[in-house]
Amino acid sequence: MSENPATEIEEGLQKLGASFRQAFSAATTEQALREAHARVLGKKGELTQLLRRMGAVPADARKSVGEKVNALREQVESAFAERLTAIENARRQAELGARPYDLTLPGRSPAPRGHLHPLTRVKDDILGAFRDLGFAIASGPEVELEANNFTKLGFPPDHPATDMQDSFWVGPGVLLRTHTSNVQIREMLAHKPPLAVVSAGTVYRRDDDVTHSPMFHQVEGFLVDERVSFSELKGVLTSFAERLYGPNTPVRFRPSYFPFVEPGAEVDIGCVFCVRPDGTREGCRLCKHTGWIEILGCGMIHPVVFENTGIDPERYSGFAFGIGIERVAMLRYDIPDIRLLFENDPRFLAQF
Ligand code: FA5
Repeated sequence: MSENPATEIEEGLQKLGASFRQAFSAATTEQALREAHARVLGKKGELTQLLRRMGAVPADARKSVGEKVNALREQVESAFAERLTAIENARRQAELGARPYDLTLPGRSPAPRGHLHPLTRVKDDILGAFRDLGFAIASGPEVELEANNFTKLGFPPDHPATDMQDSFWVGPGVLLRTHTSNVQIREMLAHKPPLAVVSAGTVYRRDDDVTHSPMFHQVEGFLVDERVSFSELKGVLTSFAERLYGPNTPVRFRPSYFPFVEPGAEVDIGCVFCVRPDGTREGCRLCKHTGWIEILGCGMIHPVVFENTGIDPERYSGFAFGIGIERVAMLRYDIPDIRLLFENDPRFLAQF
């Protein structure tokens, strides 16, 4: 090294100018880069050392040497910033590439999605069939007056259904409704004919075996207008049966008794389980080898019901029907025990 401090510094600057870029590019981590930077501009850095010697430079050379020092310092700082950005980008790229999961995959739901209970599906299907025929949907209370559940429907006071064995009494004259026919009374009291209404809901009886539950569900429907006849009842229920069980499902009406209809009937459909491709039925366990399965009760609304609800029985006539929802679900899904529908065992429900 020369004796002249200005020359000495300039030589040092030249050497440093050639070496610092190489040192920066060799650094592959932020820490290594900062260390390389410190070796140039830190307290004991090479450029810092050179700067310390500026005092020894003769005044006439100080300006030009100072400019060279500053120029190199700027180069060092900008090269440092550039390299730091490059290292950070490389680190991010590596991190993204190394992720053990694929961010572009669609998300997984945390738990399997549930679905509607089979009874809800059956109820919606039944209501949908009647809604499409133009029936309005109504609802009624589960805690009901004896008058609406029994008396106005024409049950005689000593009718066995009013006995403690069959009904859950809440208090004198108040009970858990035993059927959805209370909606007939409420709707007929509230609205003038013409009326075409369906209603689904929970009902309660003192029943408990494999086909009877103390809490179950019914759909009630009725239509009131001038000149309504049994053929309209047959037409509506036949269309409903075909909608629920497929076209050309045979339907038959069997005479039956309910206090609030006259004549009354029970409706059977051709067994859906043992039907052959040619439409004949061989008989099976589910239809008790008759080829027929009962699905509902129905009839022409009794004049006494009209009288009890302020509708003129001379002018109006109508029909009504009541369907057990569990019965339809058990037939559709071949469920042998009604209690399975209420235990809410996921192994059972997951099958639907
Ligand atoms: C009635 O409840 C009448 N209200 C139906 C009716 C309405 C007839 C309008 C005429 C005009 P029934 O007691 O038969 O009828 O019951 C109707 C249906 O409910 C039965 O066919 C059966 O499918 C179902 N059911 C009756 N008791 C139970 C029970 N304990 N558990 C489950 N389903 C039942």
